[in-house]
Amino acid sequence: MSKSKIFLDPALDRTSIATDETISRDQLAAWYRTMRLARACDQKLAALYRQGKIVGAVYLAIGQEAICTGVVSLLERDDYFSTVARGLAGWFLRGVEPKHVIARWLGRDVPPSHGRELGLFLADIRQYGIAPYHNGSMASWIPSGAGFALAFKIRKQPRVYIAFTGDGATSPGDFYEGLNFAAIHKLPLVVVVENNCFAYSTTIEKQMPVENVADRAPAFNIPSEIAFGNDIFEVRRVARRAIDHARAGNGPYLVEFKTFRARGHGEHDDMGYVSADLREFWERRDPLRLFAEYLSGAGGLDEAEVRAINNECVQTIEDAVVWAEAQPEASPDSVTDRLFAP
Ligand SMILES: Cc1ncc(C[n+]2csc(CCOP(=O)(O)OP(=O)(O)O)c2C)c(N)n1
Ligand SMILES: [Mg+2]
Repeated sequence: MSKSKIFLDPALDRTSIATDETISRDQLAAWYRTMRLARACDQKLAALYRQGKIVGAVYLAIGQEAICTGVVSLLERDDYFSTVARGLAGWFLRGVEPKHVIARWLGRDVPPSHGRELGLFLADIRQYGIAPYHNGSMASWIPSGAGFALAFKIRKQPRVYIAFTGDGATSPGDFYEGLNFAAIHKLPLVVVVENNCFAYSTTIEKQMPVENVADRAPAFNIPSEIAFGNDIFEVRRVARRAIDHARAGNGPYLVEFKTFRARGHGEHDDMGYVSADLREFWERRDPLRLFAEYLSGAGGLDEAEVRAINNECVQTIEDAVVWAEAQPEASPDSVTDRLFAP
């Protein structure tokens, strides 16, 4: 892979964003608030990690907020999706409370998992329509997503399942088995690949014989697209095609969004293997920066309004931390609770 590819294909590259969609000022502000809230939450989690307050490791979504926000903004309430913490903004858009997200990283006994799950994973189908990630084994969410999609099809429900996944998770066998099954049975499964340039410290050319994840789609005879994932409007444009296709009964669709993981794999990873040039290139294309610049231009919000949203999000997160720290730690006595249906 050439240097320009890991930076960004010039055909996808841009440093300002725009849309032809008619979107109200309030709606734009709401999406921006969601993305900003995720950023504020992650920045606080990084600080809590350095203070030794996080139980175990912590994984952030900084730089990838536009993808899940754009995709989840298109879903119906009874569509399901699954994502790890890289989809934090998607959790917020579905109503997950920041105080619960933070409390989970602190190992507190609070819903939905009562300290029984790493903060990396979050699932609560009934309340949020967020499906379990199945387990931590990479790509296991593709066959389990196909299973959900199969249930929708058998029940003749016009629902879709979105499996968010990393680039690295398109290499294990589960990815192929899941997508093959979904393609054969024309299941309403949309695979959203967040290609953030790295799988831990491994670059694309070291783990794949093709240049793009989307180049794998012909093996399943399904459509695919490649798009710039830091532009929330482009994410919506492209994801809408994929969702409409799947919902109409035409089978799976793969969308690859090029983005950048602006922090290490987890906060224990100092990204020593990432060049300063690459970081700088993507900093200029930060999804929140692009969105904020749009808002205070064509978006119709003034800079003071954008700043007010930023401040409000930081305060929400500060309040969430105060609440979370006051919650009880998960007790070893309840370790087997809630594991099995009564
Ligand atoms: C089958 C399997 N192999 C290895 C791991 C360890 N592991 C966890 S995350 C990860 C890298 C994931 O990279 P990617 O899919 O690109 O997601 P990203 O972290 O970049 O969002 C690895 C190797 C695992 N969880 N499962
Ligand atoms: Mg990756």
